[in-house]
Amino acid sequence: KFIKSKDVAVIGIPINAGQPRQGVEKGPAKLIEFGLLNQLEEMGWKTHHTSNEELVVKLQPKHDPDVLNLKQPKWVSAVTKTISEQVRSSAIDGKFVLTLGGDHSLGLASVSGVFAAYPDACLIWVDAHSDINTPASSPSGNIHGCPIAFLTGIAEDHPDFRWVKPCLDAQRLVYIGLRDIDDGEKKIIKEKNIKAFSMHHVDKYGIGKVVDIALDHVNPDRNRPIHLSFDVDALDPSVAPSTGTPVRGGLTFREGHYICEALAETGLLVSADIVEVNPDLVDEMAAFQTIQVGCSLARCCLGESLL
Ligand code: B3U
Ligand code: MN
Ligand code: MN
Repeated sequence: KFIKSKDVAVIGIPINAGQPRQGVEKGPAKLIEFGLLNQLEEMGWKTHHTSNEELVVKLQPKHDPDVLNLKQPKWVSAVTKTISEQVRSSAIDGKFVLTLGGDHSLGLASVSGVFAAYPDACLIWVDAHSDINTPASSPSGNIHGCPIAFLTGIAEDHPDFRWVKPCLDAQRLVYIGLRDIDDGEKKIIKEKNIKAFSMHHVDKYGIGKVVDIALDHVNPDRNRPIHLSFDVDALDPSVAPSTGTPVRGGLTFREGHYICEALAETGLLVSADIVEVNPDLVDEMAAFQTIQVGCSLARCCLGESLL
């Protein structure tokens, strides 16, 4: 057991600079406004909340041109570097760390911080996308498509991201929910022999088996701390419509929740990200539905449905 008391650091990372759509920076505040902290308190957790709203605004540089194909690198770098320290110190404190996004470039902050505290951790990345583009392979230049390339050390040298330690061994990473992967990313996943469960595998084996096999791969002795990074676009757009890059054919409501429940059940989950909730997309009903799902995934990570 790595989490000894029911203390959870809820860290908002209201960043949109890793992708082009406005609104995703409002995700964390909306999840809180919906009552996430009260819900966790009702489950017996003591919550320690940091919104980081002023910090993210303050860290925006006046001039942030593309560098080596990546867009807004200085802002993304400053925010994720600063907040990775918050994540690290909360994790070292023995708190569960729940980060709320914000776009998935924040994986640079959460994974760097968690792995600094727990070098033996493993990472379960639930996403429609594999977010493993290098600066050179990225077709968009959007940094939310690149965090895994920096964290595994396979990205080309980039002046703004030299602070990111290659803390993640490719064999300690597993994907679930993939269905929109760039050709360059496919090549990297094959070359590095990264375990990946696409939606095809979820259909073929069922989510129960997929999570079991995923854990057998990254955590065979069930003794490593686990970080879950959950991009809500892994869910089907009918379940989580308000997200920047929805892709049809995603996880059902139950499949998404099952992943969180099964990881909570291991007793090894030390931290989780809920990212890419964009309340400004589609319409108000869609935003409400997506925020509600985000909160319920977070509660399941903290053990809500365990008996
Ligand atoms: N792989 C593409 C698209 C993408 C990645 N992550 C999201 N979209 N959400 C890219 O831009 O790297
Ligand atoms: Mn993602
Ligand atoms: Mn995604």
